[in-house]
Order: sequence, then C-alpha cells, then structure tokens
Amino acid sequence: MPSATSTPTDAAQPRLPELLQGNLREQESNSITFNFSDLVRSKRCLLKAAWTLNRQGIIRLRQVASADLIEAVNAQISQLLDDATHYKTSGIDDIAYLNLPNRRVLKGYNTFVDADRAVINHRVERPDGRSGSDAGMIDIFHPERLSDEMKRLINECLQERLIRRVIMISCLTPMRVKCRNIYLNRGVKDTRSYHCDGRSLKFKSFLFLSNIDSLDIGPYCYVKTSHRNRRSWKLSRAFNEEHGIGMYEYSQLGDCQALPMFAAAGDMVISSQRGAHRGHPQHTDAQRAVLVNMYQR
Ligand SMILES: O=C(O)CCC(=O)C(=O)O
Ligand SMILES: [Fe+2]
Repeated sequence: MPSATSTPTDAAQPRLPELLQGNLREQESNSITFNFSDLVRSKRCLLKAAWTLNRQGIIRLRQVASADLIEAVNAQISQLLDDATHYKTSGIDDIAYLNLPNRRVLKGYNTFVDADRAVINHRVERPDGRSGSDAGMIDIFHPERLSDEMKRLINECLQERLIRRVIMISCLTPMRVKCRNIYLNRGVKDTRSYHCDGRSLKFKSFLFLSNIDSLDIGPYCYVKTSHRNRRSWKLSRAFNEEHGIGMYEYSQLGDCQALPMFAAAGDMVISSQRGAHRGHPQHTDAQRAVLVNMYQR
C-alpha cells in the first residue's frame, strides 16, 4: 500500500491526498448529508441535495433502506456465497456465470456488463503483479437477475426513481441505470488507488449493507470538488504519461484532502465518478458489503 506522503527524491511516486479524520471528517461529511425521508417529502430538500451533488461531487443520504430490508439482502448474499462455494452440487452454474480464481468462465469488464445473467466475479492478482488489483474482492454484476426475491429486495433498496431525479437535477441531463453490482470486500488490501471512472458523465450510488465506521473497514473515499477541478486532472495526466501510468489514475493529489465516507448500513452515498475516488485498503479481518448502481446517459 502506498504511504500517505511521498518523498521529494522519489519523483515517480504518486502523491496521495491527506485523509480527513476526527471532527473535520465528521463536519465535512455532515455538510453533504441529507435524511432520505426529508428528500421524499420535501422538494426543497431534494433540490438542495441535487445542488450539493453538483458543487461537491458527492452526497450522503441517511436511512434509505430499513434494517429489515438490509438483513434480508444480506441473508440472500450469504446463501449465494454458500452456493458458490458448493458450485459442483448447488446448481449455481444454471443461474449465474461464476468466475472463481482458477476457473474463469467469462473475461473482461464489458463482457460482465453485457452478460445475460448475473456474474459472480472473484478478482485476482494481476498477471504482471501491478498493484491495485482488488484481489480477493467478489464483484457481483446484475444481482437482481439471481431470483425474483433478489430483484424485489434490490429494487426496494436502490430507490431508482428518486435517485435518478436527484442526479438529473444536479447535472441537468437525463441519466439511465447502466449496471447494478454488489461489492463484497473481505480483507482486501490491494485496492485501486485514486482514480476516476472515465471522463464522461457518470454517477454511482453506493447503498451500504454493513456499517462503515473506521478506515480499517475500507470506506469509500472521495476528493470533494475534484469532478470539476481541471487542474488536478491535468497534473495527473502529465505525470501519468511520463511514468506509464493509466490515464484515469489520479496520481497527483498531494495538495488535496480526501473524505472517507463513514456510513451506517442502509445509508447511501451518491457521487460523480469523474471525481477522484477509491475504496480504502482494508484490515485483514474487515468485511464490507455494498450495493452499487451506475447511472449514465
Ligand atoms: O470500492 C470502493 O469503495 C470504490 C470502488 C470504485 O472505484 C468504483 O466503484 O468506482
Ligand atoms: Fe471507481
């Protein structure tokens, strides 16, 4: 894992932002936080949330999904993981594409997005050993296709009608749901560093299925306003070109601060994916589950 500061002599090292902690983290998080129930009943609150998303690039919504609903989704995920472990007898191959570390049935992100069924993809280390592989993470594409029950639960969690409205008002562009995912992280240390998900207009909503209350658990981290800051994008671009780093990596954030988004199970974070973000590396024993929805034009 790269350290939080880089030495001047180590010119090829990416420069990471400072992570906000303590009261400052809390204040910065509270300033972009809204109660979901307020959003539902008040147009004014909805407009304020949309405006905050437009300016800051990220908002947090409290209590989007009830504890019962979260519990029901987690029970379904547990059963699914059990079926994946016993894939030879469980019949999982009839309802999903199961990519295990030593048994790849599908290849490539776009293939997963375009698949006609759910894809359960275990991320593995890169063949060339480069960092940021998310090795150990289980990424489930189209979880709503696993069963009617899963579809019903996920629909209730994602609140797509309202969230689409918030996003649409924030960017004045109609957006569509492109892909739903579940991220399961258990002691994932080698997470991808700060990056953007391309330069086109794209948002994600992250509905947390477990509590995220420390850095060890691997919170989603975001550099506020970076979605509209051309300077840090250009700085990173030039550095990346010179050092053979991918163009969407935010490698030059030394002067910035990143906000780790702590959240309770049932809370949702929405962000513009043009901005600099990452999942923080986890402690070996930590677990995190997130239901993700991607919105695009
Ligand atoms: O794991 C995370 O929290 C963030 C992953 C990410 O970069 C993304 O969903 O675009
Ligand atoms: Fe990303």
